[in-house]
Amino acid sequence: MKPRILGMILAGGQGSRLSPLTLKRSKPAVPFGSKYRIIDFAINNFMNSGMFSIYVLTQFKAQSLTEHIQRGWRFGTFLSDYFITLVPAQMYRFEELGPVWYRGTADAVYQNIHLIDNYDADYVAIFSGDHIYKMNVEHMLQQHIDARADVTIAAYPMPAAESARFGVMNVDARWRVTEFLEKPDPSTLPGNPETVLTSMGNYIFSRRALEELLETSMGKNSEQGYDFGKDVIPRALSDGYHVLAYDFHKNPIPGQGGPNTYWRDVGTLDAYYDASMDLISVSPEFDLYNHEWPLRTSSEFSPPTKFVHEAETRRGQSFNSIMAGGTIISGGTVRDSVLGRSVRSHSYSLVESSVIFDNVEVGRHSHIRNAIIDKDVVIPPGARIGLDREEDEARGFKITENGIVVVPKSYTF
Ligand code: ADQ
Ligand code: ADP
Repeated sequence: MKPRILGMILAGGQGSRLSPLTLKRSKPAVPFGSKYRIIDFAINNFMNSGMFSIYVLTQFKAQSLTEHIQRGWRFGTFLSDYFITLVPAQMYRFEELGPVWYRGTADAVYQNIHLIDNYDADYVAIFSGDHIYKMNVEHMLQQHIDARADVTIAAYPMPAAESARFGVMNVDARWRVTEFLEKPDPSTLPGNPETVLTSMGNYIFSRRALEELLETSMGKNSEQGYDFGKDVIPRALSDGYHVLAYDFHKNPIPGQGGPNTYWRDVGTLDAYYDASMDLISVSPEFDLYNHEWPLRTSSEFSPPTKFVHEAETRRGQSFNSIMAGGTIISGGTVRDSVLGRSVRSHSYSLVESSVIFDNVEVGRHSHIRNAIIDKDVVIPPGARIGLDREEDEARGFKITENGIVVVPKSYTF
């Protein structure tokens, strides 16, 4: 019999370093790559791995994420094992735990343990909804099953200097985890290593081990610990569970040659911008066009994108860019940019090296460079963004370390 694997996506993260893009939405709901939201990549990983039973655990500023999933990701009307269901923090165990929201990643699962029971899962894949990557989860599951592991942690090598942002592990020759440190200061790492193996925050648990570990971490009479990285994984090691690391670089993606090396946290605005610019390079590191690994997203209706080349201005054109439906480039020029749905670019305007979200109007003669413009912004005629630092600062725009100007959602000039 095929093992029953249940997918859970942790999507409650705040993503405060991405502000202002996360002022009104959680990090997994942040738009990326013209028509996607960050969470879509995690969902596609499950679906492309043949997993169609998926819970999405939400908490922080979840409205936008909720609407994205509800509107766009519906399937499985008749088959009970085919679902994507949102699970907001709802104090399901109020009588036992009192009035608490999800107190951490492991608590989000603990408070919903009945869902694992109801599904009668053999394995539970608990993945982060915060990252951009492709991952064949079936391959990781097979290793987990073959090794009879209790927990498998997806692992990615990183420069040791980054260790304070990740869980860091040591493994033996068979990739069994021997030590796990959550976000250690790089100066405390023994042996001064150059690279470390970090946790991607993606775990496969055998059901019994998961239930036991959550109970020992959060049940009655336990020392309370609510996070996978900080509490549950170290506990699994100290309690003698079989904790295995999974080498992400060995993860095979159909239709993609070479090792799987792309995994981006896009935790900062600069990282977000760089990942966006990669998409429009001639040979992007992250390929949206691999038919064997389709990247689906909300199937929102939009009319086709249209280019209106005005004879007078000789413009109405776009180079090295991607854009979603409903956009009209009417007498303006767009180059090296990522545009969302329903963007309007008017005559003589110029958009360069920028990321523009849905429903932005680019006024006549305006000029935008090195910017991220969130949804629902009307850029007035003649405005300049990203060309004069003082002007941008005077308007209160955030300017990143690399000089990218960020215009918040619904900003009015
Ligand atoms: P962090 O980067 O600190 O470390 P964390 O804030 O725990 O990640 O978020 C992990 C995932 O859980 C994210 O997808 C987030 O959206 C979600 N999340 C956070 N709080 C939640 C809550 N209360 N309810 C539901 N979902 C929630 C973790 C690990 C490290 C690992 C990094 C990899 O602890 O060991 O290296 O992820 O990025
Ligand atoms: P996104 O910008 O992520 O696409 P939407 O514009 O689709 O989000 O908004 C999603 C939901 O969040 C809507 O129901 C909307 O009412 C709510 N919302 C968005 N911005 C605000 C806000 N400034 N105040 C209150 N609710 C908001």
